[in-house]
Amino acid sequence: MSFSDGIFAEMYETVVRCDRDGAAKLARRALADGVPPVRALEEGFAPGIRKVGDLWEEGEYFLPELLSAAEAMKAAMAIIEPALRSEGGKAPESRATVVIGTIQGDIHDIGKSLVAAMLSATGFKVVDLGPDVAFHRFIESVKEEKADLLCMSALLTTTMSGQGEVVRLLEEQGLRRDVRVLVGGSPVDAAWAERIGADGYAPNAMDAIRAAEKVLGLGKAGPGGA
Ligand code: B1M
Repeated sequence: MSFSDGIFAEMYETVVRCDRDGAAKLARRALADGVPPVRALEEGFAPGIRKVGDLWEEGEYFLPELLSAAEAMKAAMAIIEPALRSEGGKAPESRATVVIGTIQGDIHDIGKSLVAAMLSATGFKVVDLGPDVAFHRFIESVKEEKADLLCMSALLTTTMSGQGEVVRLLEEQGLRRDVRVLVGGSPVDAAWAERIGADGYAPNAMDAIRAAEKVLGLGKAGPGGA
């Protein structure tokens, strides 16, 4: 590798220090140095924002810091995401159509966007509905897009139940057999996925690709298909 692991520590630090410009600068440097985009996000910047969450929980940081750190993380993502997506050139086009979003009442979208970018980079057609997606909007989009896979993110224990509600609505509308469902987000686990009748769960973006391939019965492709 042409880069040192020290760059991941620097990425972590810029987010913890809520340094938006520093994060953007480092993201550019990482790409120029050949750091794999997914590693920059998952091993550099994401641990920083998780640390900020811990500091917030411990009462050391307050909401303004949480927001500024999220801005720093997003500044880095804005630079790295296009590079991540462009790696999809190696993957076959549109292996399947995926609708993805963060569940109603939940505005956390960093992890969901990372999963969306990775899916796109590995050749899936991705329809990203964004954060705070109403239950019925997921259903409409699955119908409109004739989606093969629905991915739902939830970061709050108070919003994760919405994932179950969407699965219930899919069943009610006779759509459940036509679309596979994966769930993710920090409070979510495999037992939860099973409990709400989803087809699976993924703890991170790389595993989301593997889980998507598994539930859709597809072969591996692209940068995440290891
Ligand atoms: Co909030 N927040 N937040 N927050 N926030 C958490 C989630 C929290 C754990 C912090 C804490 O207490 N330590 C806590 C939730 C507690 C709980 O429910 N048990 C919390 C809270 C309480 C809140 C508010 C209620 C705070 C308040 O207002 N009092 C509020 C809620 C607002 C709302 O949604 N209605 C709130 C607000 C915010 C900000 C706006 C400031 C900001 C979000 C900015 C944004 O996303 N645009 C924010 C942030 C940044 C966080 C933390 C610090 C970081 C989240 C993140 O981006 N992680 C978070 C603490 C933490 O997670 N440790 C926290 C990095 C990201 C790469 O990881 O999102 O986990 P993650 O995604 C991973 C995997 O989970 C997985 O892959 C991703 C990539 O590896 N994955 C999927 C995610 N979605 C998937 C979907 C899939 C598959 C995998 O589909 C198949």
